[in-house]
Amino acid sequence: MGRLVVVSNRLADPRKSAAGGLAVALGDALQRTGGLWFGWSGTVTEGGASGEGALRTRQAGNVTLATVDLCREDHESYYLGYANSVLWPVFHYRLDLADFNASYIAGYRRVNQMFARKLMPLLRDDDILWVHDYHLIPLAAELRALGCRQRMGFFLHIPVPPPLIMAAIPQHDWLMRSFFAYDLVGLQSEADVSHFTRYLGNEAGAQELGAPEPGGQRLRAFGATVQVQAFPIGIDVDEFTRLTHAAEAVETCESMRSEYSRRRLLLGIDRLDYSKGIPQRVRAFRELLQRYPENERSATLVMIASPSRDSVHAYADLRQELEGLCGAINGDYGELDWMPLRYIHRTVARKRVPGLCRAAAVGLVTPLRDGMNLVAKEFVVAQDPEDPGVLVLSRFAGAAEQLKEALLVNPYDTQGMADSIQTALQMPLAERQRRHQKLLARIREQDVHWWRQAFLQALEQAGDDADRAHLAGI
Ligand code: ADQ
Repeated sequence: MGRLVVVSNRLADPRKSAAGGLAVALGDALQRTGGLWFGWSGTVTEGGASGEGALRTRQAGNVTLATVDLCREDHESYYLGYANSVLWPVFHYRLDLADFNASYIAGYRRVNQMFARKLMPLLRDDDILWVHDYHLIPLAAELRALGCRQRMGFFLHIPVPPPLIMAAIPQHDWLMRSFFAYDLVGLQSEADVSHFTRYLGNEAGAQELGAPEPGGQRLRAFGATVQVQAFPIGIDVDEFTRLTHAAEAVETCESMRSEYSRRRLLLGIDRLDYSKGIPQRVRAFRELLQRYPENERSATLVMIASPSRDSVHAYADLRQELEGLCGAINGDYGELDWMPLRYIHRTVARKRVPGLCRAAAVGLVTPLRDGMNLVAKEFVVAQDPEDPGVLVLSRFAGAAEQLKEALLVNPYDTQGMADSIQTALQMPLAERQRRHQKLLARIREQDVHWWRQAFLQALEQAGDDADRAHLAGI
């Protein structure tokens, strides 16, 4: 295999494990062959020309990190605008939150074109490119237009919506056509593959050329062929297990257990995002206290929501709604010696996350829609197998396709979710152990290294040069 080139909106130093599982896994792959990681530097410059940004490269071991700055206008239209106010809400089925401001698309295209221009001279003939996520869907088409013939794969970390929701995006045809400049498109779940395939069948008359692998499909449309396949992303189980037994996590677990020794701890850890179903979770918890009063003075929900995309309107509204709901539940149910809910708007240190998970009797992962949701997998890995906590998981998280032994819930159904939380709180030890064992085995089998290898292997086998030669016209 040639050199690996990873392109993602943001990048991390692959040598720093604080970067988290995904960065480490990609860093591993890059270090193996020596490679290049390209993306936005995270810097927004004032007064620069739109569609232009300074390119900087630095070396991290045998990996070159190449980053480009964005000017304020590009950041607003590409990142805050098209990526996070159009694609993110629509792909999470939230047409009500989408802002189809006509100026955003120009910024999205401009930045993808600029990335292609800056990246092109850094490429070698036998490189393999792996592009990540919704910020960069048209990158391959822009690179092909500049003459790039290298093998290119794309992985979408967020869900694909059903065809009619996708069709609400004014540029849906152009956007979906852009996927055909890749040789391989990886999605999180089989539901996503089915939505993708159905859209192309309905809207572009795509021909299905057969499945190269279970859960995959080769599609022909727009004069090109693309392979689409589900690669459910995993976590680095060994690394997370090590973190679970390291001093910081053990100390966190012990201090939580002693603080809540007379209580049952329920835990939610998320980015503060409307896709994560956080208000719905609070409503279900309130319903639990109402329907099952034996939980009063006992069940305590700790929710840690890290700040995210503060400058997008929908996020500020969510924060306000959540603060109202949390205040009301504590006001209505709290006692001098017990507050039912602790909500913290902060990122906790990664080293403490497994300790929090291990101390909890119930993990609440209840997104309205999620590509995968790695917190669900982290919660399971952090548990004590002798006395594991129970995972309550939304059926709308991509992870639900793999984690069938969790208690699957519909986050829109407040009563049903309250009943499931009660079931979790009362689940006998033997059943908790049985479910945990099965969940852990599946998470271990399809960990982040499996994911990376499966994707790269499929990419090496996908497409051929003859087909790729057509792509410049897309
Ligand atoms: P996210 O929506 O950001 O990513 P998710 O899968 O929920 O991701 O993982 C978030 C990560 O951040 C986890 O490792 C978690 O431990 C950590 N984290 C979350 N809140 C935290 C907090 N308050 N403090 C500390 N750490 C916190 C997107 C998609 C997902 C998909 C991932 C990976 O939306 O569906 O699973 O990419 O593909």
